[in-house]
Amino acid sequence: MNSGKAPNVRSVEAPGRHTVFSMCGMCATRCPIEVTVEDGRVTWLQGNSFDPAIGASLCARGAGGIPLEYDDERPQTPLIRTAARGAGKWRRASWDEALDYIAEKLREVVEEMGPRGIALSDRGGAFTDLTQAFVQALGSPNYFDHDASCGRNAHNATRSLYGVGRTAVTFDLKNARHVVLYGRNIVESLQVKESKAFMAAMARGMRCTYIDPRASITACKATRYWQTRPNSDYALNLAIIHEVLKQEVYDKEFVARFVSGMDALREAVKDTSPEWQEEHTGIPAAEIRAFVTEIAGDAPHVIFHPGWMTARHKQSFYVSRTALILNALMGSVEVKGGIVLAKSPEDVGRKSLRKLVSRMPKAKEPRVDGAGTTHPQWDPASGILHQLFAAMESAQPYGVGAYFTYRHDPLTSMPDPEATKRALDKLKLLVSIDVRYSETAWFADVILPESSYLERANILAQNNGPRPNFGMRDQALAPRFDSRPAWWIFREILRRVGLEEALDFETIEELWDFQLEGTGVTVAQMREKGIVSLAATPAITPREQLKFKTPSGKIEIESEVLKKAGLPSLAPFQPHAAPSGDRFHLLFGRPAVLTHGQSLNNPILNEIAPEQLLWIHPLRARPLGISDGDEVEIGTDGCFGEGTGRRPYSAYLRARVTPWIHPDAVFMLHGYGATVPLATRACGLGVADQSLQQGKLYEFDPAGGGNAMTETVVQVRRKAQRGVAK
Ligand SMILES: Nc1nc2c(c(=O)[nH]1)N[C@H]1C(S)=C(S)[C@@H](COP(=O)(O)OP(=O)(O)OC[C@H]3O[C@@H](n4cnc5c(=O)[nH]c(N)nc54)[C@H](O)[C@@H]3O)O[C@H]1N2
Ligand SMILES: Nc1nc2c(c(=O)[nH]1)N[C@H]1C(S)=C(S)[C@@H](COP(=O)(O)OP(=O)(O)OC[C@H]3O[C@@H](n4cnc5c(=O)[nH]c(N)nc54)[C@H](O)[C@@H]3O)O[C@H]1N2
Ligand code: SF4
Ligand SMILES: [Mo]
Repeated sequence: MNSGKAPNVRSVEAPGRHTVFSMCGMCATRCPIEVTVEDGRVTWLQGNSFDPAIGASLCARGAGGIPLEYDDERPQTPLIRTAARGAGKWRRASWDEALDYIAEKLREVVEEMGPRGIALSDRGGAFTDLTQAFVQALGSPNYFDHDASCGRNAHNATRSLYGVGRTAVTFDLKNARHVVLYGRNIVESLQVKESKAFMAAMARGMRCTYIDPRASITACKATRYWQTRPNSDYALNLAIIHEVLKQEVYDKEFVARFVSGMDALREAVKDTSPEWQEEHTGIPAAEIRAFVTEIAGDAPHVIFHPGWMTARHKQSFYVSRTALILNALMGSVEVKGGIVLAKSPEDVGRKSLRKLVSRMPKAKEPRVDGAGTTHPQWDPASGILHQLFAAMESAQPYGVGAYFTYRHDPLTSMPDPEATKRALDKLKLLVSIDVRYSETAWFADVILPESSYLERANILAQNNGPRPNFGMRDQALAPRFDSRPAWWIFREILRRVGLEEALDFETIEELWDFQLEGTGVTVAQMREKGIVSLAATPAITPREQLKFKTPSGKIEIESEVLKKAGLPSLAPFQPHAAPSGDRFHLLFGRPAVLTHGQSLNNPILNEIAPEQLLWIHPLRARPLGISDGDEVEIGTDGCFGEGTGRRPYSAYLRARVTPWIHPDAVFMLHGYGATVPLATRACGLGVADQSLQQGKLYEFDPAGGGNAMTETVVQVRRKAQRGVAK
């Protein structure tokens, strides 16, 4: 089948200098930007100054968009694998050839397994209407996002209490008096607007309590830092709630009106006193009492941040849940300086974008991961990704034979890539749609190069929030290589399997017109500033109209959905034994200048990326003979010989001996240890934390669904001296 001309080779190469309003693509925050183009080349990137919250600011990664654009180390044509998966042998293919190949394989999978045997995962967020529509048009229920290894525990916890997802909870830092952050490293693991708001609030005197076994840069900015034991925040929260109830400093009026299940709460915390938590968290009881007095004085302008990554263990759902309960107790929900629930265009008297998914019926089959059915506590909108891999391996509850990863690199972002590969290797078809050679692309059957974010347009984004808006990513440059935008790629695949109606738009403008119909906003208006705000000021629902989207309309401390799933609404805290000797909990995080595993090959970001060091406490380093700067070996539990039945894996990096990491844990940066030889700057640089997280692909928080990555135990030893036997 002939796919015709690429849609994005158009007259963007106008001579002279002009500005295009668009959206950053260097991380999934997708900040609004202004792109300066001179004679067809991008010469400057900055934040969209029509958006006062961002102003002209970009982060270092955002500025890295220019070197990404002019980097040749990215896929330049479609590629089809010619040898074993992962062997790195490819042939160049035309778009027609690659798309026909995919269509043929899809037909085979549908014949054998039905349409439900096709799955896709992507990077969640503002553009998922397109990918969801693609999966739905194919007749499959199996759309997934990346979130099982990101914020899913916080997401499902938010749904169970407030009846909305985690992104519907926003934080009014501008007016807050006190923010409490559980490992939410807001100035390094950053979003430009939020970091700016945080720094401005700190400068005007906001208090910040930062809780993390490791002192991140946010800890350095905070007014209080608690170095807790890893995975112990739930105990801390149970004790804080105990004290809040005991001191009777909660907002009785708010609770009486808007909260159900207080008896269950009292029961759950009756014995969790500040003294009780001491042995679990290491924080003195007196400090908890002082904190409660202080926070009660700051209420209701306080924010207990329910976390994003928070900690990733089997009770992290309850960490988020209790943080959200604390907001309810402080009466800080839907108030200035507290939590503000996101508003849809309808909430402010406007209309939402029309959805592509509304163009076709939903698949009737149940999801393969059981989200919303056998696991009613998991949001069925995007499921729990590791259970897709479990199904690939076991063909239970049914088989999956074709898998698209779009703007998603599960071999970097899911724990234990060897286990993930075992599942992927069962597939008949694995397609990666990316702008660079990711680990997953390298293992795929077909790589389809998407045009970079500066070379393409996306579907319009609807950003619900205190001030909902529509946002546009517009094309600024002609593509440098034989690449295509996602909407075109998905349309062409559907055309080839005879399902074109779902996405039958000839141009992106036609698609945008469909989305904008009835909203009163035009494409020309969108192009003028890149964003169109739908409300003049942030909307806070007046108390008399406030109603939560839960079955009871209240914040539900006791949740029927959890009960149905056989899970307690508030489980007893489960302590972890402290690892000793050469064993440690492995913690991880990200630096301000890299996005996950995708930035290390960027020519400029690679230059400024910090060296990946292993943080280790002096009290634990000394008996192991490890000094600051020493090279150390870090390996999976049992890899030094005692054998735990796991495949031994170890790697080397230098130690940073510092008291700013809890003695029970070691810490390292994520995003290193890439293996694709064509990404020459990143390949072989540092160690992949996901490879150390062996056995964690299928170990997860049963309530939230997120992978239990911070329960990983590793072993550490000083690297043997040359010539000295280990
Ligand atoms: N061990 C460990 N695992 C983790 C984490 C950790 O810290 N440690 N962090 C977790 C978190 S918070 C998250 S969100 C996930 C992130 O996991 P992912 O979403 O998989 O990671 P990203 O690097 O954001 O992006 C995935 C892919 O999108 C590609 N991409 C970038 N821009 C474009 C584009 O314009 N078009 C297309 N088609 N592709 C593009 C990138 O090149 C990359 O290969 O990982 C999680 N997993
Ligand atoms: N520069 C940059 N910014 C980013 C991203 C990026 O890749 N680069 N990614 C974005 C994405 S997708 C996300 S999800 C966010 C993630 O943002 P955050 O949720 O802030 O996540 P991390 O960077 O993983 O920071 C994790 C911190 O949690 C701590 N921690 C580990 N275990 C525990 C524990 O048991 N309790 C507590 N309280 N803390 C613990 C770690 O020591 C570490 O300092 O960042 C976003 N912003
Ligand atoms: S936070 Fe930085 S990298 Fe992410 S979208 Fe904004 S400017 Fe781009
Ligand atoms: Mo994330």
